[in-house]
Amino acid sequence: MKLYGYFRSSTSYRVRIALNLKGLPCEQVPVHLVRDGGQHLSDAYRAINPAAAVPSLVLADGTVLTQSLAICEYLDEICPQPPLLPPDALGRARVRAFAQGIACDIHPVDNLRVLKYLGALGHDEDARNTWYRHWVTEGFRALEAMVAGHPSTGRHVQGDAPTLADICLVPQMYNARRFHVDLAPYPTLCRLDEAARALPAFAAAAPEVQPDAG
Ligand SMILES: N[C@@H](CCC(=O)N[C@@H](CS)C(=O)NCC(=O)O)C(=O)O
Repeated sequence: MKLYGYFRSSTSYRVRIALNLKGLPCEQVPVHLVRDGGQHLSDAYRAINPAAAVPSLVLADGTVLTQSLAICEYLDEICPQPPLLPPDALGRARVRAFAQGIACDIHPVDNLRVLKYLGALGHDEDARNTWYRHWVTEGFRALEAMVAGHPSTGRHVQGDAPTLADICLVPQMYNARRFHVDLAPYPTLCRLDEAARALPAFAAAAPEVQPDAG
């Protein structure tokens, strides 16, 4: 398998964590989102992923998978241990709700293309950073309320084993720190992020230890 990704991309980071949790070997193919005007925008990369976004996972037979959550669920289906989703329907609904709180409510409005378009409309870097922090803050407020004091919250978002929820949380927290979001109002998210990052599968997926970091 080949993972087309970028060290700082939170969606690539999600898939790296899932691959590591499953112990699946994968060649990494860096796609620099800034260099050369954005390598993901090239015709060559669009031929792999017409959405011009990372990650893309290319299987041994050449099949291309896109969308980080779909890729994570595919990996979970072909390699069920350790599971990325809990065994019960309510647990799965809670984990998916948490993951989508990041993947659907925060990430799309803070994506690089959105920030670039705000720039094209005349908003300076300060305004773009304010936008970024606003949507993270809105999303994190809801997620903190979801996990703080909830009986299903354990060492990780759902119990004591990492799930798709933690796979989404850690990269989003990384990005929030990059953009200097004040994380003090989210003590449970901070605790869960720290617990997940202590696991070898998460540590090995961190942006700073990727071959294309820099
Ligand atoms: N929903 C997609 C989003 C993929 C995506 O947009 N990735 C970002 C990096 S985190 C990207 O490639 N952005 C390029 C751009 O916005 O131009 C997923 O989860 O895979």
